[in-house]
Amino acid sequence: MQPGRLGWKKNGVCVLLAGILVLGAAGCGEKNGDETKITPSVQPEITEPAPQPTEPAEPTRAAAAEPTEPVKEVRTNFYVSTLDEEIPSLSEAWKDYFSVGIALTANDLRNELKEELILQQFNSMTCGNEMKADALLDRAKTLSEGTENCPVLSFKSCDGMLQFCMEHGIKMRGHTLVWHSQVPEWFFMEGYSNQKDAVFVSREVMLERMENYIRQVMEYVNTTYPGVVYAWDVVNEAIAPGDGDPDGMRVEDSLWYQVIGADFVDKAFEYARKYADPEQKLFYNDFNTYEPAKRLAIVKLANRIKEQGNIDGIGMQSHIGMSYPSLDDFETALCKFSETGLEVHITELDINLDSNTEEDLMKEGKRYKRLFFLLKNLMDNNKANVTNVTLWGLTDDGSWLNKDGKRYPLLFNQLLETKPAFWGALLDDGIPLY
Ligand code: 9MR
Repeated sequence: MQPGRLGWKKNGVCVLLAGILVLGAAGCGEKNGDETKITPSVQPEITEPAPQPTEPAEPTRAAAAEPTEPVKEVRTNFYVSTLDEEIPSLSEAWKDYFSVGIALTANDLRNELKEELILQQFNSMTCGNEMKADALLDRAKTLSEGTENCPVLSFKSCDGMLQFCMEHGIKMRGHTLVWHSQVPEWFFMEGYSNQKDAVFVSREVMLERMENYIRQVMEYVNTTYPGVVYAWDVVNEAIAPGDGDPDGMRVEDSLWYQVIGADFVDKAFEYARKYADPEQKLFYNDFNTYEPAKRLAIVKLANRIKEQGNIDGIGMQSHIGMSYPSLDDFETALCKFSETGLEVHITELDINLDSNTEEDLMKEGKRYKRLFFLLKNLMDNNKANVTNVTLWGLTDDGSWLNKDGKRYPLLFNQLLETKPAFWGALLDDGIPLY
C-alpha cells in the first residue's frame, strides 16, 4: 500500500511528465538548514535523484514516436477547502499500518462541519480534557454520598464524546486515569478537604481511592459504551529524571508519588488490568520520550510492569518542535520502546510552528512527511510496532499551544483547509522530503 497515493480531484493539480518528477526524492541526501537530516538505520527506498533538467527538453521525433511514459499528477495546491472538495482520508491511507486518531474537545463535536471532517479522516479519538480526574471527580457528591476511600464520579463531561464514538464506530483512547496534573488536591486529603490546613490521607486510603477511581471509570465506560475504548493511558507523565528518585520518577509535583510512594505506577496498572475488558490495551504515556534519561527510565519502568503482566504499550506524546528533537533521537526512542515487545502509540502529535508564512508552513509539511516516512520505513522493516498515531487537535486555532494565537501546529487551519502538513502526513509526492 502506498499511503497518500489516492485519487485526487483535478483542481489545483498540475500534470507533468513522470521523468521530471522523480523530484519527490530530489535533495533527499541534503541537509535542511534548520534541521538535522533523518538518517534512519533503515535507509528509505529512494533511488538516486534523476538529473533535473532546467527546462523540459523539446521531444525529438524519435522520442515522440516511442510510447510515452504514464503521466503522473503532482499536487501543487496544498490549501484545499475540506468544505468544497473531497480529500484523501488519513485513516484510510494508513490503514495497513496504524489507526489515525484525533484529540478533541466536546466543543469540536458541536460543529457539524468539523464532525464531518473528523468522520472522514479519523478512526480513533481521544478526549482532550473530558476524561481527566478534574472532569470526572464530583466533590459535592463525594462529600454527600461517597466514603473516605471511595469518591463519587460524574461522566457528564465525556458522555457526548463516548456516545459519538459509539454511534459512528470510532474507537477511543481513554485519557487518562492517573496523572499528577488535572487532579484536584482535595482528592488526596483527609475528608476530601479543600482547606489550607488539610492533611494527606495515608498510603492505604489513597490506594483504595485510586482503585475505586479506576474501577468506576472503567465499569461506567465499559458498560455504558461497550467496545468503544480500546486503550487506556493508565499512568501519564510519571517520569521526571532529575527529581531525585533513583528510578527517575517525578517527585516534586506528583501527589500520587508523595502520598503513595514510587510504586503507585505498579498499583495503578494492577488495578487497571483487574477492571479492564480483556481486549483493552493498557498504556504508559509521557512527553519528551526521546530524551535519553527519560527514555531509559521509561524502558525500565515498562519492563517492570510488563513482567507483572499489566502493560501493553508505551505512548510517545510527541509534542515536537520544528527542529527539536532530531528525528534520529525520535527513531532511537521508538525502536527502544518497540524492543520491549510492547506496542507504541504516538499519542499527542503536533509541531510547534510559530509562523504562518507559506515557506514555514511548507517546512512544517516536510517535517510531518519525514516523520510519517520514518514511521513507515521502521514498520516496513519490523523495527517499530506503532499501532496508532493521534494528532493533538483538529485545527490550528484550537490547539492547546495556541495561547498567543500565533501557533500553527496541526494539519488543518481554522478555515478547515488542509495545510501542507496534511499532505506531508499522507506522504504526498508534492511535498518534498527536504
Ligand atoms: O490539551 C489539553 C489542554 O486543553 C489542557 O489545558 C492541558 C492542561 O494540562 O492539557 C492538555 O493536554 C495534555 C495532555 O492531557 C497530556 N499531555 C500534554 C497535553 C498538553 O498539555
